[in-house]
Amino acid sequence: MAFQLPALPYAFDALEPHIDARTMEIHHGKHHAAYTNNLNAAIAGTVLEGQTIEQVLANISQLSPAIRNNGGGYYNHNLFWEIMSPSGGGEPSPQSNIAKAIDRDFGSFEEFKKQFAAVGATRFGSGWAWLCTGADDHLFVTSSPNQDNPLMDVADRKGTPVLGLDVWEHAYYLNYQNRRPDYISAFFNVINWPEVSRRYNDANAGGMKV
Ligand code: MN3
Repeated sequence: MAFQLPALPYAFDALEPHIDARTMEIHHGKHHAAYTNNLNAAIAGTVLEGQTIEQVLANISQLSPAIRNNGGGYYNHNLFWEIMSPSGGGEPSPQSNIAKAIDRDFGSFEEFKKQFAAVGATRFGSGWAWLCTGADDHLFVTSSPNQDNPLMDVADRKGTPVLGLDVWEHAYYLNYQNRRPDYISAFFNVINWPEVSRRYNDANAGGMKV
């Protein structure tokens, strides 16, 4: 079964002024669509057609660059649209496990934000910034080049992404040009914390280990 481009869960202009409508339209309709189509072309007629995207990514070192680039691009953008919302921003609910884990693992929300912004701003060239939960349920921030992500067996540090930020120029250049730090700062106004919280709870379904 071919992978499907998901519909954007809000209108192209829903995240303005933080992310502009034209960027969203091209990003979803052209870039994400191309990753999806190219991934399907690369796996056509192979056993990978019967696998989940997570299974494909877990064995990416054995697969072609086309599958690595497009499989990563497919997964990463699926996550990206969902962890943003027009009603997003602020901080996670203080009662949520993700809020408690951020305080436990970073000391404070401000310190998490600082570390996340720093890995996004300093990722050279194209890539992604991530907030992940590791095997021990503890949170960490990391970044990856190109369309790689922490689910891949080639990752510097493996984990389950609960929040991801696209820092490719195609994600911000129309509105922010070379001002990547301003884009990262604006992203914090649209983070869908209930969805991030849900992903953290799903990844740690056995319960939070303090
Ligand atoms: Mn992108």
